[in-house]
Amino acid sequence: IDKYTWEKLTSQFWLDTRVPVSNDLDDWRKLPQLERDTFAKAFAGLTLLDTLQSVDGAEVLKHDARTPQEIACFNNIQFMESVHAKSYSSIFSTLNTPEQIDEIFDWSDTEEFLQNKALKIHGIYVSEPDPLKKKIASVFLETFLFYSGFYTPLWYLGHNKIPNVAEIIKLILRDESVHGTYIGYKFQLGFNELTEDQQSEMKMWMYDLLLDLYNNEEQYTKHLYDGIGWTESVLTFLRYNANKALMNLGQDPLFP
Ligand code: MN3
Ligand code: MN3
Repeated sequence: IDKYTWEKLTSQFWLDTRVPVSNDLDDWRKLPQLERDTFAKAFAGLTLLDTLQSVDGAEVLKHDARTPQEIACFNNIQFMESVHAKSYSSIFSTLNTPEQIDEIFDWSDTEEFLQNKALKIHGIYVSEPDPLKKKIASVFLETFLFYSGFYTPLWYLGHNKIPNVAEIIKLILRDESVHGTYIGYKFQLGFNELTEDQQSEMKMWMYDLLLDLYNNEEQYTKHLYDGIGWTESVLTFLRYNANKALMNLGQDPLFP
């Protein structure tokens, strides 16, 4: 699995500089103010979460590696998280003025539900001694929590608008899909070594955390998407991805 993941990760290497985001400026300028505002906020949320993953997530997970090959995979994962964070930054600086960017980041620095999820995952990364729980937090972040933000560029992709930004998001999604599967697989290796009692305890912790994050995500989604009227479809998309996160961890889905 380490060898397969390394080959997959290195074969799908990319840099944001390959994608001409400035070609989207015409589309962007034609969007109504409410759409531009929603878009910018969704991206501010993604920036915060992907920066958390590049600065803390990949680093702490690497320390629990079982093999030198796993460390090599995490070195690639960590570098790509920096590419993701940098991509958001180039999207922002292409589409917005410095004043607008300051305003957006003031919003994301103080938005209650966005801060909640970042703090919750960060708290697990830095204070949780159990390596398996850190893997759960990482899979929930990358396979579930990102998707309230990803919804927006994917919606525009479906409507043939802002295609270069969508191209970057597709590349990020392709990476996150490998990260989620790989880290989920590493979780399952450790989980299978637990006693039955320890496994049920781990499951309880996992489903509690997921419900806690989902409740927060519901509030965040309302806050972000009620104005534009997308809340219900975003929530459906979130439940679908929450189930996928559980599948990566080898668990049964929770939502219909
Ligand atoms: Mn990432
Ligand atoms: Mn990732």
